[in-house]
Amino acid sequence: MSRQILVTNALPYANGDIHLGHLVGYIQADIWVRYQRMQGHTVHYVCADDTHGTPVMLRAEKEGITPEALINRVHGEHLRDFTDFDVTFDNYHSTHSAENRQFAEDIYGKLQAAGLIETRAIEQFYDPVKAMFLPDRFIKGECPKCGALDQYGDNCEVCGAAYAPTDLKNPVSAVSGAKPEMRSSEHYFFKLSDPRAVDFLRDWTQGSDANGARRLQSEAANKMKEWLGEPGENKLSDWDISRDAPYFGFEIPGAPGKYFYVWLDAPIGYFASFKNLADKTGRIDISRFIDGAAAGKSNTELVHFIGKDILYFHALFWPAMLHFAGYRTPTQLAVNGFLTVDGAKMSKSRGTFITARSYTEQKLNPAWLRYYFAAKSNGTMEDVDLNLDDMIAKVNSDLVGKFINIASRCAGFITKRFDGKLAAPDLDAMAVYRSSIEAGEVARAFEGRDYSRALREIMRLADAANQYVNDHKPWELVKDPANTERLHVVCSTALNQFRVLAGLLKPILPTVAEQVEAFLDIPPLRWSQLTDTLPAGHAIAPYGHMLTRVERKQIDALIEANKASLAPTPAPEASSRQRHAEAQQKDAQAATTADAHIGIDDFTKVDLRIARIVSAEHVEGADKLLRLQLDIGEDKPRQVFAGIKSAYDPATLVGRHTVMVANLAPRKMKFGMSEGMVLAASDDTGATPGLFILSPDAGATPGMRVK
Ligand code: B3M
Ligand code: ZN
Repeated sequence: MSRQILVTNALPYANGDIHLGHLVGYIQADIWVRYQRMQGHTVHYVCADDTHGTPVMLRAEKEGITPEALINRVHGEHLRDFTDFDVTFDNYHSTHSAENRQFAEDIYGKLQAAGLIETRAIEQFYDPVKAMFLPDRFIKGECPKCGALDQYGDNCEVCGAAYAPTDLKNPVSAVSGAKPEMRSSEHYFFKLSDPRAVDFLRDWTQGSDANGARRLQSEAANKMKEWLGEPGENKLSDWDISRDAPYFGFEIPGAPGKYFYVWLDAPIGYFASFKNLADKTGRIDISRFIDGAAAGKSNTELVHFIGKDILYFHALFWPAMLHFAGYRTPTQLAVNGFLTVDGAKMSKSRGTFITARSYTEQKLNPAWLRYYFAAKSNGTMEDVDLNLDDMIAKVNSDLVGKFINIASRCAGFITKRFDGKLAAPDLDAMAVYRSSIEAGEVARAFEGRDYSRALREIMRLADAANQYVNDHKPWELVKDPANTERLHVVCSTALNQFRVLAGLLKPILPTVAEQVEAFLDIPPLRWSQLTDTLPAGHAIAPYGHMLTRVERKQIDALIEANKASLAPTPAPEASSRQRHAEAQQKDAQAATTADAHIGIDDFTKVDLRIARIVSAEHVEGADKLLRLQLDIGEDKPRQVFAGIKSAYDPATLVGRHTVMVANLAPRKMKFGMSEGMVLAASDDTGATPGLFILSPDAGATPGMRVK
């Protein structure tokens, strides 16, 4: 039966660039959408910019433009970036739109009618110079716990403590530098603590959609259990949905000077974009997708792809808003983890905070990233690690070495010897393909967003094709005219296998698949045709190269480019951090503190050793690195590149003892292999500049374990 699915991606905030961390979730969604369409299902795939709130307002002010001008510009940039990575929405709209205002007012009005909106006065920091209330992240001061200077109003980046902005010592406004005062103001709340809401959410978060699939992945469902507490317990607090003027957003009907908090109207933007699409095409009945009663009858689906940092908003606030306003609730939340690069958090100074823009400007092929992200996506909330060397190896060996190679080895014979026409393939050799597709392994893996599993099966099939070519050796068959017919069949069979592989890979690599379709001169591949073969006499086009290998130097250039583009103004990062922290704070409110701690097992995974610095020297062409040889009691010293050049004269290091991580995966750097890492302290806030490597007390010898 043909499904009808409305698919959304989280709406990127209209302040700051799309980076590879964003792209994980967008690529995962786009793959799923393309797969569903290949199966013949109807999918509407929409997104929009999330435009409201203080960060956009202040950024526009800083740039001397209106918020509208800022969000228009960013809209263009975001859409271009998605398009470059083949993330192809049917519509890319904005939360600052007439449709969104209309839906927001409607939902709010219905929640009010249901008795779920309440007002009460709250005390908040106010900036008397800017004449505005300050969001937590726009207040700075000294950490109440460790005293670190210049910390934001919600948590300390030095000691990690979480607190309320009112706990900060000597608070100042990050906007004007003024000393904030406490002022009281009336706020609007969505009564999430209402027993109706709690009961509904307890049920909804653990439940399944009409087809029996769970709405939340098991990790997400478990998180919700923690957040909601045991039956009878009520851990949810009411949600503050208003902000005072000045604020860039929608004024609340009947409440002059009060605006909807950005997170109230952000998810509503999904529906706004969908309505805008429907109005443009005139062919979609949106009520069947979004109206509570109509959707119940029509079996349509609503699937949201989001990152795990915004789970709280999508699994609690959003379904509750929808349910009590008479709208349909989501069928499924597809939650992805964060992106790490080479095992670490993305970092601007290391150049691993990689923007989508820089990637295409450096002329890297988006297909490489789509392939690698797919290979690392397993449908869970686990973080995805972009290991740069592994990406190079995977793309080159799987995509180029196994997949493209099949066509490049066989196409020439067909073109030169057989006038571009295929023979009927060897059906015995096609049987492994046929039975794999009939067994449905790849299809099930795509459906469950376990693209990594899908690719394992696809690569098994690619191996079979290469084995077939190796066994039959067309390059030898061609030498003897008696083998002409055999040569024809072998090459035709391999190209038929190539066709099926291209079909299986098409959700992940749409552009490559299109090139294959042009080369084979076939209409767009659909899933149901993958058990077919091309008929004898079918003519193909001459083979042209489709995909090149990745070179390490291209990756190095990308990293360099992202170091160079280090933004001089902290604005975009600060605001995304703010929003991230807001979500985390919500998280922390209800969750236990377990997540902030690691178990001893996690710690003992890190093999820390006493190291003696045997030699230290400058590295030609590197402004930050020293090359160290470290003795940790092994046969020969380890080479480690350490970013400590700014702080140490190499001569002073030789002979010293320090501490190194000995089991860090070796990393190939521009200047050679780095086989570990030296530990050094630094003050991220910059208050105390410098880098300080560690020293053990006298008596510790090379190779001793630190634990
Ligand atoms: N704009 C993500 C963020 O800014 C947020 C997602 C909205 S989805 C409705 O952190
Ligand atoms: Zn602190």
